[in-house]
Amino acid sequence: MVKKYIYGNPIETNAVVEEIELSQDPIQYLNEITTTDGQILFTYLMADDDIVYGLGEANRGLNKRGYIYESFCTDDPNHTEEKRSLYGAHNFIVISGMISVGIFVDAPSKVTFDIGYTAENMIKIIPSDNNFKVYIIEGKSAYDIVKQFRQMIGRSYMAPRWAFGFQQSRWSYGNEDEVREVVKTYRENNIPLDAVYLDIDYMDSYKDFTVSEERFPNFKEFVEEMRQQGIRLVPIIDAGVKIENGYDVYEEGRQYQFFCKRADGSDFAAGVWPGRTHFPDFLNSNARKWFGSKYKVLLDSGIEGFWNDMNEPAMFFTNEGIAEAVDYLRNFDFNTNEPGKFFELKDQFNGLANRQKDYESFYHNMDGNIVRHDTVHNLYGYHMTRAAGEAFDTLAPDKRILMFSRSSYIGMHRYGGIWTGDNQSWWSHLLLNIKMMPSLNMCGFLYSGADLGGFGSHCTRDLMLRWLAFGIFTPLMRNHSAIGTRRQECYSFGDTDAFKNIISIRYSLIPYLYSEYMKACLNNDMMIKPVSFEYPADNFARSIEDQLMIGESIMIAPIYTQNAPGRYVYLPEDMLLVLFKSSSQRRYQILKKGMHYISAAVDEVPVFIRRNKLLPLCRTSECTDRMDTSMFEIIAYTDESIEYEMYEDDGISKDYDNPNNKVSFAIREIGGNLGAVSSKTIVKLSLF
Ligand code: MIG
Repeated sequence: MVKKYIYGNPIETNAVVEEIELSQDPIQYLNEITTTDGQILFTYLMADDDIVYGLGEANRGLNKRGYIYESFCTDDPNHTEEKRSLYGAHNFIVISGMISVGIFVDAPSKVTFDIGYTAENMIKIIPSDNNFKVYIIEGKSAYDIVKQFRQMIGRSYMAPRWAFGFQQSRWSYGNEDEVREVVKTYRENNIPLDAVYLDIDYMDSYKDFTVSEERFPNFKEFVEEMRQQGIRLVPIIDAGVKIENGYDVYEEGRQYQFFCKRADGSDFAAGVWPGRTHFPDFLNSNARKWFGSKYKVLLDSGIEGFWNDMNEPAMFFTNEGIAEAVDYLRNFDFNTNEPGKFFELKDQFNGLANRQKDYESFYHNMDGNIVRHDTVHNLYGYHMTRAAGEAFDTLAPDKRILMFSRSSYIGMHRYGGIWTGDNQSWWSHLLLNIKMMPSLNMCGFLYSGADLGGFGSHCTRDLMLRWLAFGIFTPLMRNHSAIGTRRQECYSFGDTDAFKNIISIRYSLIPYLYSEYMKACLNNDMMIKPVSFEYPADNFARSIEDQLMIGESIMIAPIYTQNAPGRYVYLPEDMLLVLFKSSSQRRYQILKKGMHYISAAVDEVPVFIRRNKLLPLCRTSECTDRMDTSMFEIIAYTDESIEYEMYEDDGISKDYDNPNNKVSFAIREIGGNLGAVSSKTIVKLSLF
């Protein structure tokens, strides 16, 4: 049951696609307050044991209680515990307790969620202006509310199957030979690999939709050469367009008035990687069509996937900002003895990037409606990705193109996935990754993942292995790291066997993971869930944040502590532990409901199969193009007949509803014994 309320005259975000009637009643569950200065805000009094889920890509725990979050897409590469904003703005929460209720604040500008920060049991939702929509969702449980919400916002973007392979990135592989070397070393070490990323240095002077002739002289041939080895190249696209006479994207953007403008009608400019840039007005439908059509040049070279970056939009500086800082400096009293003044001086220059004042100084032309950027800030990255997604429908109508973005808003989940931006090679960020995945699923961002191994800082071998052991289960499984940090390709830490083994587990799990992912997309469901969503009556399970349900058959309990030989795991029911050392080397143990200490070395991955469930595994392969899905091994934990319906298609076309996409694996009684039945060849049944 969903109720919709409209305040003021909100800008259409297209987050919700289902027709929902406007409620005439006063808002339910929330207490509406208008402050003395006319600002509308809402409060909600939580019960002591209420859990608050949601907020998608946000800091801290799965349970958002006890902190304050600001939805304002922000390029901040230091995700320390006190941060309130990351790259996404996902304004959906679910309060789960005796009463369960979902709240979606559909507002394109900043919204603050104070979830028991100012006052312990009080939620305060504070939109930054009075034009927004609120949806209140009633349901039987938190999970039920999430499913209703997902129905409202429409089907999630579906990635091609190859995007479930392991992917290697680095800022940057600077030329053909560096990319060749990465691929060669992976192949020599028999570490499976499906994609290599091209970060900003593949471009000519950081110009979108160009490729450096010097460093990638025969790009199309090179893309094909990689393809022959089962490797896809995935180039980055930045939001800002370089200001340079003769550069077609710049010239056209100016000619058609497709860039964001200052109040005086001139094109707004900021400094980003290419130097001075203009920002395409993605909120304008014609500009969107135009920018989207530009991806064609790379598609024509054989490219099948992209990542959209810097689309908060991120700015290093503006001339206006620098002028103000310099002005401040000119007037600075160099004889001052006030320490406060020193800091003020420092802040002038430290605060040049992503200045609120700059966000307030440019405008969008939303098809005739001129709006100031800060009032629609959270839609920018979303609409950049929408531009690409809509263009792909015409440029490659029968093919799924990999697309994920850094900045996002709910609604963008229909056009692409996300990666979670510039984390660090910290154990705490592995844990943050674990806790964030189910929240992203709640908000529709199913194809997602973090930079495995951490983007900033220097990664260690054990952190890389433990992070990969978790990354096996995230749809986007990509190792990415920043310029200047220790190399973290899987062959950079000495002996490569452990890396090969861990990634080989991923490849034998791809049919299951892809199936669970596709079913979740098609049914507006979650692929990665909190344990509490599957065991709502189990009070202990309610508080677990570091174990996750992956699809219908398995639970995982990643190890995220350095030097830990294992960890405690809570089983909400009897389960079968499969301790993987590689795709084929495994140890099994049936464990009773309750708490267990599970030992797992840095090269081992514990997986827990639920009672009366089965897990299909195929043989591992070096890349998804060479995967053999005609033969399966089945691990089943049951003493009765059960069935698993696997979704399988060609992984690239869009024939989602074809009945042939359903493959059944069943455990049935055959001649007095339980045996496996499937249209696939079952090479082995391990029955427990
Ligand atoms: O200012 O393109 O989050 O993944 O490697 C940094 C360089 C710009 C930020 C992205 C990161 C990428 C980097 N980019």
